[in-house]
Amino acid sequence: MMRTNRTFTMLKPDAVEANYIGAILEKITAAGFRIVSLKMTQMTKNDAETFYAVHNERPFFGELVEFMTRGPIVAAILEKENAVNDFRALIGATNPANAAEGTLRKLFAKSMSENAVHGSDSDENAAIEGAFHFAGSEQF
Ligand code: 3AN
Repeated sequence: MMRTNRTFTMLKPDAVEANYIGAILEKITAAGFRIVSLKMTQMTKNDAETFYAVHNERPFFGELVEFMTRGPIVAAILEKENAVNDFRALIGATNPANAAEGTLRKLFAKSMSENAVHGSDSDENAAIEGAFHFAGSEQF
């Protein structure tokens, strides 16, 4: 049984560069998510290629890997009832131009490719992505 109460997020290099870590974490916790795991780290090219392997046929794959490795990210596992869907709603559409008012991407993202925040798209991927960044002993 896949747990439905956890998701995985990354505050992407653009958000860290813009000094939005505190503001975004405040929105996340205010929306009722509990922080299970948290760290600042920089992904290697190999990390990013592995993490985004599902996108490796997409035309923007090279750009995505380049962007995600250009500076540090903040990775986190978050807990809340219906976490995956509720967090996707909180971050908003992939393209910030289409993101609803009040969503994290509307507030903090610059563009389709530099869109500030990642959120897992399924319970299965939330578990895979969380385990990619955090050992069991780092999940609280
Ligand atoms: P989401 O992050 O909303 O789930 P995905 O999974 O389709 O969107 O895309 C993963 C990441 O790839 C996005 N967060 C974004 O950084 C990048 N991306 C998606 N579509 C494009 C695009 N058309 N051009 C450039 N980068 C893109």
